[in-house]
Amino acid sequence: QDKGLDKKEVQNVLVEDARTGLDVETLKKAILNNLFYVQGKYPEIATRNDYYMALAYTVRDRLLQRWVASVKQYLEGKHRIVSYLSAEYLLGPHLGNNLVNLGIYKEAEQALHEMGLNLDWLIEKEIEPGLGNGGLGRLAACYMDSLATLEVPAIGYGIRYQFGIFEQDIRDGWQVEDTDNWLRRGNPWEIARREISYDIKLGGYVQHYMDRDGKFRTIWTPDLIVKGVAYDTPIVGYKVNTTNTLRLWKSEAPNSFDFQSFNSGDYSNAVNQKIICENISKVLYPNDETRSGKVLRLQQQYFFVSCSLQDMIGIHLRQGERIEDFQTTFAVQLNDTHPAVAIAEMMRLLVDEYDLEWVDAWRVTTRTFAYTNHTLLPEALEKWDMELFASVLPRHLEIIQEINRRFLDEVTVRVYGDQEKISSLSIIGEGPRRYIKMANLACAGSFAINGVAALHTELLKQTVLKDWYALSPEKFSNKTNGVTPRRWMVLSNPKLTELISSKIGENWIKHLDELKNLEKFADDPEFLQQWMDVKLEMKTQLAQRIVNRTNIKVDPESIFDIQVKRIHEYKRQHLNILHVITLYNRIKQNPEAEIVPRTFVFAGKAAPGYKQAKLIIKLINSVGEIVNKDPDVKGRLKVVFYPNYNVTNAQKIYPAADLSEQISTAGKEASGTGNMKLSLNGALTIGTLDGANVEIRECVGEENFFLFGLTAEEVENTKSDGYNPFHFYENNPNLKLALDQISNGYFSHLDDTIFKDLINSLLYDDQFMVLADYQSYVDCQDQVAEAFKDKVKWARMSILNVARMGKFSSDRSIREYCDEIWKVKSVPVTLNGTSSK
Ligand code: 8GP
Repeated sequence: QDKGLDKKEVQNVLVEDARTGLDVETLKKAILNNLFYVQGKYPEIATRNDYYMALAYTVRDRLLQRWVASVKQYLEGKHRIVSYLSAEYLLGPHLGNNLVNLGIYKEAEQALHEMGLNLDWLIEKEIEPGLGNGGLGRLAACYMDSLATLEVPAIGYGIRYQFGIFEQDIRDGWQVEDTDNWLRRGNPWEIARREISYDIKLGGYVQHYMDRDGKFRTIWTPDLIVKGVAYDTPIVGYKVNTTNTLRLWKSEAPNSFDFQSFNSGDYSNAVNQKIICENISKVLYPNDETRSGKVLRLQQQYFFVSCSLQDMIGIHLRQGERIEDFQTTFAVQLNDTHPAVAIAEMMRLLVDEYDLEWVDAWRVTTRTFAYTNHTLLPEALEKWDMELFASVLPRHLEIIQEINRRFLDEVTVRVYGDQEKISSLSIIGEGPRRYIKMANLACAGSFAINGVAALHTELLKQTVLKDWYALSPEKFSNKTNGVTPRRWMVLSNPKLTELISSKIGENWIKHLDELKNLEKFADDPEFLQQWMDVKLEMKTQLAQRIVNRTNIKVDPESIFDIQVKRIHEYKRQHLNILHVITLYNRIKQNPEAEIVPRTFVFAGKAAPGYKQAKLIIKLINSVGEIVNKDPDVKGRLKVVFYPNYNVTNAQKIYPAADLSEQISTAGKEASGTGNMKLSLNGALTIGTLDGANVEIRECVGEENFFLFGLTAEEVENTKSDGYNPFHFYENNPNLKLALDQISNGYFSHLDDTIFKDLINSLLYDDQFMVLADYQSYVDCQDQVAEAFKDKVKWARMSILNVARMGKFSSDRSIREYCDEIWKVKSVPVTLNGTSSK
């Protein structure tokens, strides 16, 4: 046909232009170009940050090209789009991850090298956006990566907090919080979309009237209007063109704002109003699995939900669709109950603003939303005092009451008037003060409800959501969590990635199941040696970081025994420290005792208001202070508290772990995802039958998993039989000794008051069964030590462990959500005629 035109060449010209080309030469030019035209610097005077920015913009240019192509393609066809609503996204640094996903990590490294620069040095310059507390926020980030990688059209909606999760410092063994000013050097990864903004009403009152046509109308007159402005971050999939949007809302004062006060000279009032508006997206609440019940928190939730829904409706209508068909354009996932007010807001928009009849609006709403629960802890279930709620969202209270009235009407017949069931299902709780139960609102307004691990989903059905399950069993399903192998292997553990790929190719990065092909190398002596070499190298690197950060010298040959996660009583960092004390006492009682050397690494933040958790941090550091310097120990035990646990630090810690501590009280950890990341990086797990541990053990084989402790059922039975922790204290001499030492000040310069609350809670209450599980844990740890003596056998277990972790990719989780809940398909994005790199 067109003989004169060499299509291939035309494509190459397009792809390889200076702004988008991926080869080393083009990258070099682009970096200098951005240094010059974006940073306004030349090499001789450029700072490290200037180079970081120049590289970041170079990468961003390449993302934008794919982003534009994705948006265009989504809008041209009719595709259902996933909308993930989450108050938290714990993204971690962008630069390295984007290089991995674009497939140009090596090229960028080479380009910088040829310019006399070092990529690691620039990567370390990035301040991570810590817009989440822990598990739930990190899961949202992994899911955004998988959605893009699976080429599924998706938007993540959330809040652009000006201050993310606080930075943790340790002073005199105590946690000290500092604000996280993550935007202080600018953020090259986001684009402010000033033109995309919505007005959000807050407070005020509601009036109803009948218009001339005899239709009931509602007017909500707020006492505050804030503006939400969109800030977009591109999320590129791994070696595909698909680049989805993470749209975070920043709150501002509306343009027209308080001109009157300003003109009349009331400058300070005008400024005050501006501050009030900006406060809404100012700071992330630093609570993990506890609710705060504060007005500002409700305002944050409503603010981002309303912006997001208005945005989605706009997208839907601009496609020429009818409002009644909203659910054909969007499937909206509620990441826990934080965005559950979306159900009431959707009803308000449809009924008050788009004039739909109530039943039609309810049909749209209940075909749009799906709800994921992330915790069974009662203190985490969100409840809003009704008066407080009314003061912020008066119209929404009316709507919720109407939803509840109609819902209970229907339910009463179905449960045949059973009052207990009716009050458990009611969205409104009665009592001295009435309150709104957000989980019930989420259940009533969603077509699907899921837990995040098999055990968790079962417990949901049996306990907190029991009556909901009886009412609508078809809504329930399990979606076991997963983690992205791109960030948590390829980026954070390049050595192990390379070793694995040298044996089984690179397919596993997108199809994690293929790791199973590693099994056949588990007895190959050369491979075993390489496996051990990589682990030792990672441990040596971490040892260096530890000494830099804490001044504690640790031995890379020792067992790296690692517990990194939020500090919480149910996660039982104090059980771990009781084991440390027990080993220490063995040495003190017999300095020649055989002890396999161990390095205990702890990291994690405690909610600033959570006293017991902060005390646990102090205890870890106090024990460390004594153990680390006692000459009898001869360096065989080291206790490290690595400060400021975040994504950046996690990436350095996971690859170095030998042993992964997953020791929560059975029935309390919904799933866990750190358990998956550590295991994928070759650590063996010591754990209870809790959360996803159950499934991990099933996959890796019980012979490769160190199991201990009560089961969830035993925990409940022990409690109902009248659990007496003091009995364990009295009858277990080693446990008694350890607890006595903590109380009488052995680890705290003879101060016998510091740890009193902690000890009392263990002796007389012990909700989390620390004392009941102590002996079983210590015995299990003895098996760990014994197993570690045979390094080759341990390495073999580690290989088998990794080979069998394929299930725990977030790609698998997202595929299940897509097929079973959202009913969405992938839409490959083409770029100049090609559909991937
Ligand atoms: C966490 C669960 O504790 C954890 O087991 C699970 O793996 C993770 O969610 C992801 O599903 N829950 C939370 O992070 C949580 O409830 N946080 C809210 C208070 C913010």
